[in-house]
Formats: sequence, structure tokens, C-alpha cells
Amino acid sequence: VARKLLVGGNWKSHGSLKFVKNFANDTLNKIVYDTSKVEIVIAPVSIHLKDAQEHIANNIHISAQNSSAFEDGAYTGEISASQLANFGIGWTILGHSERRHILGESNTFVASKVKIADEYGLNTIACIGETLDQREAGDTIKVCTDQLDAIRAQVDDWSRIVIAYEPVWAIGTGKTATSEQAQEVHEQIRAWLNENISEEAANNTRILYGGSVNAGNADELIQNPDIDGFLVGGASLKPEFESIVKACN
Ligand code: G2H
Repeated sequence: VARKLLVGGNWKSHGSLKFVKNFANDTLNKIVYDTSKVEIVIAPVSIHLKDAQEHIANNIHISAQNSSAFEDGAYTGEISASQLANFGIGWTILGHSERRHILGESNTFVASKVKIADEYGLNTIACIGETLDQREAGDTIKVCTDQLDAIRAQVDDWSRIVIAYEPVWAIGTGKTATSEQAQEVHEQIRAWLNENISEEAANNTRILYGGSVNAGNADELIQNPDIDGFLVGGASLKPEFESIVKACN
């Protein structure tokens, strides 16, 4: 099955208006790639979304890094899926481990966000992954499938969901999962999709790898049959992001 690869740039809480403009002009807009094979999705902080829309070329999708579990209403500080859709934003990242672990978002809460994002037609990059303790206890797959099960309990249509497997111990630490470790988990996630969603979802859902992806390891990781691209943090703020896209092209 030929799944279109996807390279996401998760800028986290980095950047300034000047950075958005300069990085768009100096790096992103100059990347030459085959848009029939690869999609690029860039996620700046919310207050930079408008500038990102303005400066980043149209072939690149712009994503939020989060969206609310609720409709518009009395939820101070939240940005709703409806407001993002209204703003012309077609993507959101949900369940990133920094939100799960630092901001205390539970599996059910993340799933509620995916549900409402889906209802407003947003594409979601749903992040899952285990901590080092969980891996060492042999619970990697259980942790990942519990996170997926919570989403399955609330969402029927998986056509707008992209899964990002991001082992927490590999995030921003410089430690990447080996190519074999990543492929092993990706294969099991695809098997979960086949058993719990549908064969079609298993064939079509992109499963990205995230966790210290850079220009040096992308080539090898992308060779794996179940790795359909990357969610890139630190390296998505640097010119080497181009090499990561090229590795997928
Ligand atoms: C994982 C990744 C992006 P980094 O969080 O989502 O960040 O590439 O810096 O590990």
C-alpha cells in the first residue's frame, strides 16, 4: 500500500514572529519535494498561526499544537476546534507527551479532543508512546494501545487521524529508538488498527515516528515498512529539516 508520507514540524513553545517569517523564506519555502509523495505539516504556537499562514507556502499545511476538548464556551485559555477550522487551520496535534506528562492530560481527555477535532473536520496527529519505566517493565504495547483504545471509544472515523509514535524516553533527549525498535512498535500499532478499527484503517493510516529525529537518522528510519514519516521537534527549527523531508522523498 502506498501511503503518502508525512513530515511534521512540531515547533513546541519556540519561535518568534521574526523566526516564522525568516524560517519560512529561508528554509521551508525552498524545500523541493514531490507533493504527491510527501506532505509537510508545520505546527507553530497559536499566536503565530496567522503569520505562518501568511509566510509559509501553500503546499505546506499549518497545524495547531493543541485544541480544546470542548465546544466554544466558558473555557478560559482554550482554543476550540471550531475556532481553528474557522481560522482556516486544518490540522491539530493532540496528546503530545509533553501535554500528557507535564500538563496532566489523561487518555480520555485526549480522546475527547480528538473526537471534537474530527467533528469539525480537523486532521489530527495523535501522539502516543511509553516512558522508559514502562518500556523496561515490558508495557510498551499496552501503554500505546490503551492510548489508542481511549480514542477508539470516542471516534469511529479514523480517516483523518495520523498516529505519531513517540517514545517519551527519546523525546528531545538525543536518544532515538533504533530503527528496529521503532519498526517493531509501528508494526504492532498497525496490527491493532487491523484488529480494532478496520483493514482499511490499517492500510491507510499513517504512523509517524517521533523522538530526536534528525538529518542523520531519518534515512534509516524511513526504510521501515511501517514508518510513514516523522514528527520532528528540535530539528524542525533548523535548516536540517529539509534533509529530513528529502529522506522521505
Ligand atoms: C518529540 C519530537 C516532536 P524532538 O516530541 O514531537 O521532538 O524531535 O525534539 O524529540
